[in-house]
Amino acid sequence: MTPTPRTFPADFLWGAATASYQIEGAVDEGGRGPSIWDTFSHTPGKVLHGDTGDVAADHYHRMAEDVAHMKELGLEAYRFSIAWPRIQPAGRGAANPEGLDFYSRLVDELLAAGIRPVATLYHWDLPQALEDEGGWTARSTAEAFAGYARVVAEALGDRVWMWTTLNEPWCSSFLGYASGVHAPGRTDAAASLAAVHHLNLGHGLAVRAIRDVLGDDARVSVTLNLHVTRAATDAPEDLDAKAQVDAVANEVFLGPMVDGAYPDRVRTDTAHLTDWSFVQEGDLELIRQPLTALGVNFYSTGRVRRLGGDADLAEAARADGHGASSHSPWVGCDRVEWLPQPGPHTAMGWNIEPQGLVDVLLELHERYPTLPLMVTENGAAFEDEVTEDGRVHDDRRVAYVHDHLEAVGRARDAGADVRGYFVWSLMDNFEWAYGYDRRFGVIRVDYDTLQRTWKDSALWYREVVRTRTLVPAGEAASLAQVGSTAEASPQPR
Ligand code: IFM
Repeated sequence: MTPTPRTFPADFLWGAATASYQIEGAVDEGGRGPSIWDTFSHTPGKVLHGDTGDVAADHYHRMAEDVAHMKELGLEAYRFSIAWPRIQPAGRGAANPEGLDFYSRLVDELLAAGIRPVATLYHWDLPQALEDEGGWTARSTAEAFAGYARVVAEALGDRVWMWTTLNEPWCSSFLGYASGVHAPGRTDAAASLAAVHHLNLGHGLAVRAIRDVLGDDARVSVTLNLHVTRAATDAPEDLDAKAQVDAVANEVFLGPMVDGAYPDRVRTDTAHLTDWSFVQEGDLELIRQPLTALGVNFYSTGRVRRLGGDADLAEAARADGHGASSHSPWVGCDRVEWLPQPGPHTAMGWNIEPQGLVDVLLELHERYPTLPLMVTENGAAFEDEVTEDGRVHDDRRVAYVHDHLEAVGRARDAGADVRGYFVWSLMDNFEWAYGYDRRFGVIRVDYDTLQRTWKDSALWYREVVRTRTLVPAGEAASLAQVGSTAEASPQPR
């Protein structure tokens, strides 16, 4: 028997997401200052194939065309990020009118297309000048962030539908300052904990600045990439390894932002690295601010076990990836081993487990029953192929998004207040340390011509958005086919 297609309610928000450094290009234009990602990507050996965001998807010059694609897709909301160095080239001081003007035009274009602008203030492109003063390890960066938030709220607050302070501060702190695989590329575990706190503080100060300018009704959120980690067994030591990871990956942000406290566990586990004296009196009150919604980014799950003796530790150190390597992002988790997850996997090597999304949404709902949730990123990189007909038949991406939307539906059925879904990503883009090698877009970008081509996933997503209905997985490919016969690669009207 064919299962009944799942229909989402009229107020469920359908969107797509991108980020400034990943799509804009034009790094030397419009008065933009350098960011830490310009420096990092231009440092040999940091990004695969030496790719940089200099041109990216050239969105800076093709913004109107890209919004037309969004309109054609039927998007109801677009989640983009604002490049801080376009607004304040050195991270503080007077606003750069050309920078503000770019985002003002983007917001106007979105509104004219009937699309709600969801603006993220920080998606990792810190002005280099601030990094030169210590970056997120310095309290002054959190203060500068609030100043930047104020400037942007004053300029765009009359038109932006929802604000997001930070995107995935776990990446900014632990990948940026502990493992060093992201900008600014530092490998100092203690510094990463100071960065955690100053990102949290920056969030709180920015929320206050936005509400100071726009009033208490301003919609403000934060987006976290909460890690869904399983214990390898039910043995107490493995459960404890999972709890340790949960604390440093999730609680270290949720705790102060929503509950008003850091987990004791993190402080204890990292006591050999820092005394946490960067947490000043009153900070926790500043950080905990009312949120309109919590953004959840979800891609995959992890599995851990507790390492036993020294032989175990040595083995883990030899293993590639997380484990107990000297520059692990898992600060304070020296006796935790990350186990390979069963497939299937995406081109990122990430396992596909939609149940993880159900679990995280339900856990958040149980914990914070009155806090609305939004899936602000979800999607997959695959080795897309352009076939002779010029098309990209990305059935695996269709299946991935389908199954995760089904997961959202199941979480909603069980009571989770999930208000919307943003596919990552609207278009192929600069995938950080992987450069242009990994493609997440539902729209393909040809990096030679910069031409945009709808993949089958875009055609399929358009149908889902139009009908608010998730057709069963088996029918997804044929639905994309229906769209494709009508229009091979719709051109924006
Ligand atoms: O591309 C990134 C995005 O910038 C943040 N979330 C995860 C995506 C895929 O790695």
